[in-house]
Amino acid sequence: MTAQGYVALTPDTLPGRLGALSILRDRVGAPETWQVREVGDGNLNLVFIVSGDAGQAVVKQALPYVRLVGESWPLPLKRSFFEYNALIRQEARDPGSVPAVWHFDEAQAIVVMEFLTPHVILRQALIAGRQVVGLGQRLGQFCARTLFRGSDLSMTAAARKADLALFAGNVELCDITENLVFSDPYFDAPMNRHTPGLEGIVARLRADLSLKVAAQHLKLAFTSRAETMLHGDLHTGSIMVTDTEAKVIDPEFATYGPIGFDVGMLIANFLMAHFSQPGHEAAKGDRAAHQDWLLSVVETIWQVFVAEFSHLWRTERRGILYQASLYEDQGHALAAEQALADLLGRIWVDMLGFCGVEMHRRILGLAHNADFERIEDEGRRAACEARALAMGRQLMLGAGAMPGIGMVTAMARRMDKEDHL
Ligand code: SR1
Ligand code: MG
Repeated sequence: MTAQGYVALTPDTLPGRLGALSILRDRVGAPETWQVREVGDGNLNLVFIVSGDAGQAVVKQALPYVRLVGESWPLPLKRSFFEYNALIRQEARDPGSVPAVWHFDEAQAIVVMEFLTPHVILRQALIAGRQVVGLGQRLGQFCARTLFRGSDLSMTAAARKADLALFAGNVELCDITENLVFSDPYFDAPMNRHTPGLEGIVARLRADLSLKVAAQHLKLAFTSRAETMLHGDLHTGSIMVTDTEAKVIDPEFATYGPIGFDVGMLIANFLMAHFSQPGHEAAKGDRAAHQDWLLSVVETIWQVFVAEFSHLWRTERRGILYQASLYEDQGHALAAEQALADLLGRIWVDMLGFCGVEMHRRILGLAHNADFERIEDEGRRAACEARALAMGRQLMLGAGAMPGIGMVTAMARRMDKEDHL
């Protein structure tokens, strides 16, 4: 037990400890009927599914350390507070995009949520070769709505500054991102690991001085450009899907940062899913059609993000930035369109850079993706990962010269046929 009385839940203790919560009694049933399973497979937390005679719920509890590593890496419980605060803001900014939050206990670092069923983690679906109708559309909308509505383009100055201060407290989770994403991949950091066979390309990347500079420019953007409330960890393991629906989960890394960050991370994970497919073909058959679909999702995410962000710009731009009083009200609507185009151009370049670092860190750092990890044959896995590493470098160094998302997907198609080992 900590000084504040925190105690980690177990399947055996959960009914006794949470059985008095009226929301759980209403939604799940009498505690005597509850069955509890711990199903957390992420890097940080406990996740319980509670089933009773009236329904089901998810109980997520932060541990005081990094689950992936163990008690040697302490991590504050307050990440649960940031997750809760991010979830309620995401629900307000893009209704229906996240699971309904039913209860929050700050001292115990517990969030009680709607159990999404028959949803599965998107990453597992992509590895299995499953497709989700409307996925790119939904994710592009989620990014545009949450990123626009969490910024000075939309919020009142007072509310936005209060949120900037609130999420500035998420120091330790930002520290994870700052080290694991932007620095560790580019030197032989203690927790790094990579697939045997990648040594040559890893050495070349770590000797690439322009790449190291680009990574630190991106880190500077992440640490200093507090443009909007980010999800902060928007990968395909943070999305749950059915064949026709997607919900975003796990925003405990939420912080204020550059608008392009979430979109870049998300697209990186679809590109990695694309590059991993040849590794799954031996066991699961031809994946060419699945690869085409994955790249179509990449294109749709970006196109819908641009369309929805532009729509919000034209209809909801009520914050302190680029005020209508300065443009439309002066008869200068065209200048507002020019400002929008300029801003989207900057977000595009940022997005590509963040996409590149995410592709590097998931192959070279501590936290890897199951898309590649599930490829049993190490030689095959290394060949897939090498292509993703090479593409990550191109995105980080060539972002300024990339004219559009079609060029990104064309590059992914071409590199998938090349040998980068
Ligand atoms: C030590 S935490 C490693 C990674 O897991 C989380 O999901 C984040 O992606 C983080 O970078
Ligand atoms: Mg997570």
